[in-house]
Amino acid sequence: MIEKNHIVGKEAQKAYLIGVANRNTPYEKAKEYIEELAFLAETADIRTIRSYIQNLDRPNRATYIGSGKLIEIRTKAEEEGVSVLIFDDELSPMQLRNIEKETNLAVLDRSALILHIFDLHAQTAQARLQVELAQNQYMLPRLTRLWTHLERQRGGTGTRGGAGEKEIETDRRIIRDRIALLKKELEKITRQDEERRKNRGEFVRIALIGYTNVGKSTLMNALTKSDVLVENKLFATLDTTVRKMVIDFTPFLISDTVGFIRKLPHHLVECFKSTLAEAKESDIILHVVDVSHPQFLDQIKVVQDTLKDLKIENKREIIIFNKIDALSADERETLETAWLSKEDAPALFISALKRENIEGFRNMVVDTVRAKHAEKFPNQKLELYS
Ligand SMILES: Nc1nc2c(ncn2[C@@H]2O[C@H](COP(=O)(O)OP(=O)(O)OP(=O)(O)O)[C@@H](O)[C@H]2O)c(=O)[nH]1
Ligand SMILES: [Mg+2]
Repeated sequence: MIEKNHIVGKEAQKAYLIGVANRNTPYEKAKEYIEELAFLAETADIRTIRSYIQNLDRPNRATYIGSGKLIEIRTKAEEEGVSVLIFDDELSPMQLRNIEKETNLAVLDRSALILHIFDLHAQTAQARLQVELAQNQYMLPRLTRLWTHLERQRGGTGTRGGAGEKEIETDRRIIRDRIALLKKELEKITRQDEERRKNRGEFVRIALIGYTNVGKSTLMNALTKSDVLVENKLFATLDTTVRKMVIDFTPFLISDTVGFIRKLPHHLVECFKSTLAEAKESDIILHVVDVSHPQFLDQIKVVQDTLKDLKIENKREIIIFNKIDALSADERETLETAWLSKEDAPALFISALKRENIEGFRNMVVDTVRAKHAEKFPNQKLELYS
């Protein structure tokens, strides 16, 4: 529905990022969140010029931040040639409309930005359908000037410039029809996927799961020598890749899939359920963590909560602390001691990039698969695969 690069155009557009701090989200936290938002913007080729964090007990119902602040921002944006405002939260349709009206700027919220990145990165037919469905669902209650603004940016004729209620109603109908069609197409693909998974035979299945950009694809490559897209970008991987592997006569299937992030738009989670089906049906979850990230503990929690939301529960989970090459020897030791003494969950410390402890990782995988195999397929001997 929305063309690629509609936000970006030919040159990177300049943006301000906007967040709110309060008792639940102290200033330092809000700042970290804004940094992540800046990384998301960068991934979408949008240049962050500055960010605003306003102290507010709760976001303003009408305009998210105070309207005085909005006016200040509008003036500054004119001075600095900024054309986009990005809010670190999902705005209500009314807030979106009001902010647009007050500032005359393109307004994106966190969800719209993530949807845009998914749109830029979607490669397979399935991922495209899923993203388009999520975008349409997001758009439906928000059909306002924002979308006509984007329409103009992508080189539309401009005839819809002052879209009246009647045109918006027509657009709504078109979008509803499109949603129905996309759902039907996706169901077809989902059924085919299910069939394919059924015919996979009796293998233990491992899923690499984790926050976005932690190194899941790098690890998949280190293990399987496959060629999965690795990038220092958020959401580089949107499709699930499944590989069959045999290590030490031990066969298993391993999958790499889309990463998680805090406040993942719920439409997206819903639409990516079929992509995540592989993880849902897995026997073992390798939860990959980026220890070089200052908020890695928060990220672990986000991933665990998302797994719960997706009802991916009661799996054997092993935490893989990745990127240990980025820590000093001291930091590494402190982390290992602290984690291993506090948590009884099994964990392993590696560097997928520098191939540190990959041998240990492979051994752990083999042992875990063997134990699971004996439990799941008691009548099928692994030696068959020698
Ligand atoms: N220093 C360091 N960097 C790593 C390591 N593993 C991966 N990276 C880097 O981290 C970035 C992200 O790696 P990916 O493998 O694409 O991460 P991902 O988890 O698959 O990310 P998404 O698919 O976007 O969710 C890349 O720039 C990698 O080179 C590591 O062990 N050490
Ligand atoms: Mg990846």
